[in-house]
Amino acid sequence: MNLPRSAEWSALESHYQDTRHQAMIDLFSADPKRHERFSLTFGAIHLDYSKNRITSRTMELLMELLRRSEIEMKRTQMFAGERINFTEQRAVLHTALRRPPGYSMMVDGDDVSAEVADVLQQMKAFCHTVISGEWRGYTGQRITDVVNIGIGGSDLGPYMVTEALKPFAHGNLRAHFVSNVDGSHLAETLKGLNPQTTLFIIASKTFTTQETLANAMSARAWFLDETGSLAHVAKHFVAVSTNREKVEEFGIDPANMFRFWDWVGGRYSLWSAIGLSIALYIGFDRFSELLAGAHAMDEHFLNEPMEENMPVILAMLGIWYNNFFGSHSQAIIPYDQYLHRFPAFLQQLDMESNGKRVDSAGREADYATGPVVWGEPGTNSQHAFFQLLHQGTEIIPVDFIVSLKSQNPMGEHHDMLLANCFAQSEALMRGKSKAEAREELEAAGISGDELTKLLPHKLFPGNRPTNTIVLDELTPFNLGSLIALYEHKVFVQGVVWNINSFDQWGVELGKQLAKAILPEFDSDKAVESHDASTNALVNRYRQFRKGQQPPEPDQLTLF
Ligand code: G6Q
Repeated sequence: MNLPRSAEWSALESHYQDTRHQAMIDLFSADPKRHERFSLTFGAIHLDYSKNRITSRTMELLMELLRRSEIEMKRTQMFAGERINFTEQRAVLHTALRRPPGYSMMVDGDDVSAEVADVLQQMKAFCHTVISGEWRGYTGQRITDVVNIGIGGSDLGPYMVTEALKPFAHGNLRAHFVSNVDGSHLAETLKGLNPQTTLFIIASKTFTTQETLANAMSARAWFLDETGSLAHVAKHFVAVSTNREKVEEFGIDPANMFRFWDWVGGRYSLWSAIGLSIALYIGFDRFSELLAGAHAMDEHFLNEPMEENMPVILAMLGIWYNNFFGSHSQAIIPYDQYLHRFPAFLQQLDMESNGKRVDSAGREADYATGPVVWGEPGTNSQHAFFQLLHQGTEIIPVDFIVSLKSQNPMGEHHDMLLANCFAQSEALMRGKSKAEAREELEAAGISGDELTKLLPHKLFPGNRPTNTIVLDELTPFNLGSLIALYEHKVFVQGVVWNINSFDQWGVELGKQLAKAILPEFDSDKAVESHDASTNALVNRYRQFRKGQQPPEPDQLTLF
């Protein structure tokens, strides 16, 4: 299908032209049932999508476009383990990792459910021995700190979840995450740690990732510095990987390796053994609740009609703004400090999955695909970039995420947090009219020329769309559902845009070029193999490494 040529797309374009000046505030006045019509509750998650620039007709037309994309068939294919990641010839079965026992999970005609169960069992036993203190370090002390060394999908998910579920930690272990190849990340983390009581998890699907291996080698060197014996490595280093050979080569006992499979994509891997740091931090039972919450959302996504399907609704609203309003940015604002890494996690999930410009037939897409996803927790973000959301030239749809129950009730804090969250979606929708702004200025004693000059700056255009996702409480189960909600949203959008949401070739070129540059820093002669800018940057650092001063500005050729 070529989307923009379809009748369904054209119908949406005309509908956009017909409705683009409609004000949400008028739609609310005209329809007392608007909130009921455009909201949905699934378990402990309530989605209010009534503050969107939609009518029932908009949703009908969006669902028609979705049907045209053969979503139902594609969804079945994903859950059935077909190789829908067609550029890598891989199945996409992260949903299998969270299915309760008793389901069969077929990959290439093999039922992998027993393997999945085995690894979960291995994780459970390991968590028990470490948390209980049965597992001892090389001097007989119990483990107090776990350091996950991984990057991208092997870091963002586990880090986000351990931060989000801090209130559910059993308290026997601290969790740390080292991802950046910048030595400062590892150095700062190791500063407070004792090698006798530290356990490193080397989390890498491929076990060939440059940054992770560099951090793992340096962590091992730090450990050996203290202990002086390779024999002790086994008690302090475990691995999560699909690559047994490389794990052994690194010196980790294969008995301390937790495996997973190529049908689990990096950014979808927190449900696999990549979640070991989570399971150690909150305990295996809580980790199982996280999986159960995600499974519940899988079932919802699989079984509910499209019109009442939460991931589908979020996906199609995103398409409405991205492809018809030309809003190519999506803000994620959790009003929950525990979710402070959630926007960063979603950034990878969404942008690495749908940041593609070629469709499944290899044609360049002539429509927008994945938006820029970004955000920070509220209320902090109100004092930072909300100015642009309210009065900037771009319309940026926002997802607010908030929990009814505070994990730390303290005076009026939670009331203030929620009041701010609800007020923001109201303000973005209502805006402030000229008459309202004038009245306010006059009430403040401003009139005449001064009022005329100030007035335009005081207006809020409003009519800016938001979703509000309200959780009863941020529990492991509900967090699992929330993550799966966004995973499926991203999947649905990828289906409509007819792209492969499960590869990431776009990260390769930079890696290749970095490999070429690295040895050039040792070159005796000036490097000339790149463009003038890259040569100059490489040579500037080369000179610095040789102990020479970087060139003075007058030594540079200025154009
Ligand atoms: C995610 C990507 C990527 C990956 C990292 C780490 O979908 O594939 O972020 O997770 O590059 O890869 P390894 O786990 O193989 O080290």
